[in-house]
Amino acid sequence: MSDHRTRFLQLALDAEALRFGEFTLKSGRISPYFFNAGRFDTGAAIASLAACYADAIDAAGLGFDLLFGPAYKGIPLATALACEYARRGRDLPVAFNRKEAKAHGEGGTLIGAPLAGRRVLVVDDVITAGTAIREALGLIADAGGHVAGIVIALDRQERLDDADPASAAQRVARAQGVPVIAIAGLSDLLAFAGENATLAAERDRLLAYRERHGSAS
Ligand code: OMP
Repeated sequence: MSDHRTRFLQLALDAEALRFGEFTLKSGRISPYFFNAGRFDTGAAIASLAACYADAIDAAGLGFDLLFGPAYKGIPLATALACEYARRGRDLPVAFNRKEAKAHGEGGTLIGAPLAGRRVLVVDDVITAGTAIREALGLIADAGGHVAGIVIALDRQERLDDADPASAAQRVARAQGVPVIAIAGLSDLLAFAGENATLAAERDRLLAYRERHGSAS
């Protein structure tokens, strides 16, 4: 498993952003694990997370020239990632949206660098139903930006229903015609759990869950 995947999963465990137990998902499914990016809640944790995003993006070899963070969770993620790229010598423009349009002041829903003519990389935490991402893609297109790709932290790699074996991330990629990059997926979490004796019981539950709800790849 590549280094950024292991680093990210260890970081997520340490920050308790990745927890094991019994969780009811938005879909109604009962999951043996839950990923909550909001738990990366210190400067050091967010900076380390941003480095994992940057490594995953660089490994994918994607071309882009602006970072966009959808409200709310994407905002600190895109900002931290822009800081990480600046640290690496690449000063990228960054933008995000607000959820309610402002009628006064600068107005509108977009904040930050102009999107027109830019190849935009959307930075978010997870894709479940893909609702938040689809909304962001509409905003970017309206502002004249071209979506180059989407990067998320964890791909749960679940099919949404039995009629289509594709995961939510794969569906978004297919519908939008853009790559969806994840730092790690459920398959990486399984491999990681296989190398950690303390996660042996969790691994069995994760395997059973993947058997029942996993996507085609
Ligand atoms: P979208 O539906 O794609 O906007 O995904 C965001 C939702 O995923 C939020 O409502 C979260 O509660 C939820 N979520 C996670 O954040 N982490 C998980 O591991 C699983 C879920 C989920 O409910 O599926």
